[in-house]
Amino acid sequence: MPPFRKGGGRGDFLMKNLWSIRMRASQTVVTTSITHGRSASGSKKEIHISGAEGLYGPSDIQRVIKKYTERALAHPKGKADKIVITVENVKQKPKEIPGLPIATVTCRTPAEGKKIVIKLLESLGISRKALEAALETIQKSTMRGAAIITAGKGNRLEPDRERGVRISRLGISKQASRLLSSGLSRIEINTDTVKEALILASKVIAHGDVIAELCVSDDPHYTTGYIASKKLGYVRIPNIKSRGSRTGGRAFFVKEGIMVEKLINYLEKTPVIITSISPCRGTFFIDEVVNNPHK
Ligand code: WAQ
Ligand code: MG
Repeated sequence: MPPFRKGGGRGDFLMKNLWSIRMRASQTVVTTSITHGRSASGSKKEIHISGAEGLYGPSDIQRVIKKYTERALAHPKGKADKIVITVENVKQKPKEIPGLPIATVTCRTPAEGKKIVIKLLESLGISRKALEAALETIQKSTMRGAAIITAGKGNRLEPDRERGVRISRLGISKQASRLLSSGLSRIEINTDTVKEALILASKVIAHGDVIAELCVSDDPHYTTGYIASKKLGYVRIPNIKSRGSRTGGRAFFVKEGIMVEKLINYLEKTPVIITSISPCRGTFFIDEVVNNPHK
């Protein structure tokens, strides 16, 4: 395959013939409630097990469907009984963006993690009220998407608060993916989880209305979370939650007074591809990160 050149001959086929592949896996649970101590009534509820999405070239479709199906069937959150995979050709030309720079902060316990989250968000100008609103939704851990929260007043903006906003139509060019993998390998974190999270955060933060993102995985075994922002890049926080905890979720902190429909349309619909990579750095103390902004 010819190498991709930015602004050049559009050598990367990803730019010409893009497919959006999305997966969501769920489990139906029957909740029984006893009414007046006698009759039991059952109601069905779908709980979110796993989801994945990306932009790919036509020759990747079969491999990605296999990968997503395997992920849905072997998820630590539980046994899926419904898997929906959507494969859709994207006509619009993707927007090209750079990946965020990556760093990790030292953090040994969830208590320390909370202090780090407070410190990082404070340095980004996000209010305590907004942080509390984010922690509340992450604590509940019932959404399959993300909450949109205003950075000052802490208002929730997304129309469907049960589901949240699901970021879609995002990907990485082959060349940028190779560079990212080698950068991540040097710091021994070259995994699909890190790569996918970095791609998602880079798309979210590339929008002018978004100041920062807070993410905690809902996978009980994955205890590293992150805060992403234009100012500080993608900052990984190990031990943000305790092992075995099913707590997880995402919150986007946005400026006050934005047009939320426009932002949601960008997050869900606009195809965005990472075509260049920023530095992958090692581990730092929180103060070193806060005192060395990129801009
Ligand atoms: N759009 C919006 N929200 C999403 C999306 C999406 N495409 N995917 C996941 N979420 C939300 C949803 O509420 C999940 O419950 C929550 O985020 C966590 O998703 O550097 O694995 O897929 O070591 O469990 C981050 C750290 C890993 C990576 C994140 O998230 C690193 C992770 P998960
Ligand atoms: Mg998960």
